Amino acid sequence: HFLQNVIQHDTFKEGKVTVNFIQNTPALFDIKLPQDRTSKVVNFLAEAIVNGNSDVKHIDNKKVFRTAKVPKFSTSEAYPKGTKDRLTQMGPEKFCAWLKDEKKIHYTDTTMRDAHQSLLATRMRTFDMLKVAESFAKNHPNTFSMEVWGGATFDVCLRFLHESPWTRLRELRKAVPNILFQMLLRGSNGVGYKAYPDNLIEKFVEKSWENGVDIFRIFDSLNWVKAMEPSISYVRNKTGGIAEAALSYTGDILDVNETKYTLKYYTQLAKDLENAGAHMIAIKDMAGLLKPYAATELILALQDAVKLPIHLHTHDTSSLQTTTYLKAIEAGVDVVDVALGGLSGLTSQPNFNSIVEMMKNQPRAHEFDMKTLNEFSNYWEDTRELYYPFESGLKAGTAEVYQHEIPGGQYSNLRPQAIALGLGDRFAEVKTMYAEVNVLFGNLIKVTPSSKVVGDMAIFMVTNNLTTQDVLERGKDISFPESVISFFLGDLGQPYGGFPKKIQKIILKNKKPYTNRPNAHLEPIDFDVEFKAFQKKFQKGFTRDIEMEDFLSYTLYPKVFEQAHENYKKYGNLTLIPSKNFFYGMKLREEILIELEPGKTVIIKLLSVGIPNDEGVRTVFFKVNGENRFVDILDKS
Ligand code: 3PY
Ligand code: ZN
Repeated sequence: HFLQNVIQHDTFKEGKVTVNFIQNTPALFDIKLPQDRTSKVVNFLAEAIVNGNSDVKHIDNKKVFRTAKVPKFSTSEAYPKGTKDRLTQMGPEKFCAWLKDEKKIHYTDTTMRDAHQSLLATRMRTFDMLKVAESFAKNHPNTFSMEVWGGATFDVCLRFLHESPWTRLRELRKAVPNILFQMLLRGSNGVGYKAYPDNLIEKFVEKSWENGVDIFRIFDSLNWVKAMEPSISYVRNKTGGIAEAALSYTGDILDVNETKYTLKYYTQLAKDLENAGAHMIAIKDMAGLLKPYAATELILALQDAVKLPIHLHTHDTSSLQTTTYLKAIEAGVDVVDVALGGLSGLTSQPNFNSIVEMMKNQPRAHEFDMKTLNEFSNYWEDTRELYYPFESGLKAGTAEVYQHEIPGGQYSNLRPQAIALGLGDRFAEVKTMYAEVNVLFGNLIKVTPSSKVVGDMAIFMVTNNLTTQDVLERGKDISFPESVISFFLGDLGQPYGGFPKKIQKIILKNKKPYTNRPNAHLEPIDFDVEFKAFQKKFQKGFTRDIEMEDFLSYTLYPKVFEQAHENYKKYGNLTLIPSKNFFYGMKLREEILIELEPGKTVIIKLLSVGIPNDEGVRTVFFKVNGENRFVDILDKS
């Protein structure tokens, strides 16, 4: 290893070695023996035992976890055919024509994406998904699709869970080869919070399809068709998947005072998306504002306006959205988004299990075996307990959502965010301010990332005790949050009806806004050159080949990727560790079994944790497959 260090040192490679090279280069003695997978896992556990998981802010030592039971299935039996097989056989156009003709109502299960994004701060780990994935695919192959990827999951996977989102997708795909997979794509913002070069989004779409995504739900945070067009065309031209373009719903079409987001606005938008090449239309009701009677009007009008199947998405923040689904189903909507009971309701989607029951014996019923469907709900209810530090604390539905219009995923995050900023008892003010900022900014479509701009401004104003009037009168002397300035420059695109000029001037001061697509300002990525440089930089210390998918993660989230990469080198594949131990370490004498690969398991028992020595280091003793092992960990407390 010493020789390796010499040979790989730049001075040596450049032939500039002098007699003092060894003496002056202490890094040559920095010898790190390669570690096997078991040692890496043991090191991670030792660290979690001594210092905890830095993502877990409070631990309830009395918490008792129930074992989540996986509903029965046969590993040896073939997968029953599902919608994925149908898409492969028919191609997107014929598939959508088939769907449009279907009398039965179809269901998308959002449990593995939006449900936990909206209830548990997106923290659901691949480990818990993979445990039930094959069983679900074999028990409920008549599910229309499963939303498993995109939105905030990409970032959170890398940043907090130390997982590769690509590996998650691939593993899930292997376990579920028969049901369509769906992702949420923020149009030109990909799975991030800002615009990216077009050719990056193109490559991202291509790779997402190759790794397992079938339906791309494409939206723009301002409903700007121009920003969705490129993604729609990438799906059409680079994949065999379905381009589902979304109209993000806000306001209330039945309100006689509504002059901006009217029924006509939405039907025109749907026509524009159909003309842009969409295979399906989604109504993305991210805040859960689509009321039942409005759903009837909207679905009927959209069916008149476009020929495409219509897919309805909502969040049950008001607790009213099952009724909205009932009306939408009566009006002829083709697919609705639901979450398995244990992860449904409130800021998540309506309850899959209960809606199937509601439709029983009705003309549009779609039969599911309720015994096992309920077992899946129970699996998630029990598994959810493991994620208790990430619960938002919201307890009941709220009709206030019609005033503040905060999207479900953002609403459940905003309270913990307010608490972290010392505004815990001012959450009511934050909500009211959110609504005021929306008016000040010209009544926007609010969904990631435009919703973040409104949220950032609301928190900024409450923190600094600013009123709308203060901003209008004294704004030229105030430095506004970065996201707000960037929004008024045009970095998220152009809002419907344009920016309100007065506030734009106050916020931008002397900066000049632009009106074309933000992506048009960005240099395309030179994949040949940049991917090679990336491989060179990151391949060392990595136990598998660095791939284009890793490069895409890096390009979307450079710092987060670097950190995740360091973590991977140190601890290996963390998705193997059960969630209880990933988040809370191990209890004394606890014994766990970890499957490193099919057929290769390791049994780890925690024997003792030593008291800190003079340097604060504790020795953690384990029995690993019957042999004693110890790891020294610096206690950071
Ligand atoms: C996301 O962009 O992550 C969303 O879920 C928006 O609703
Ligand atoms: Zn959603």
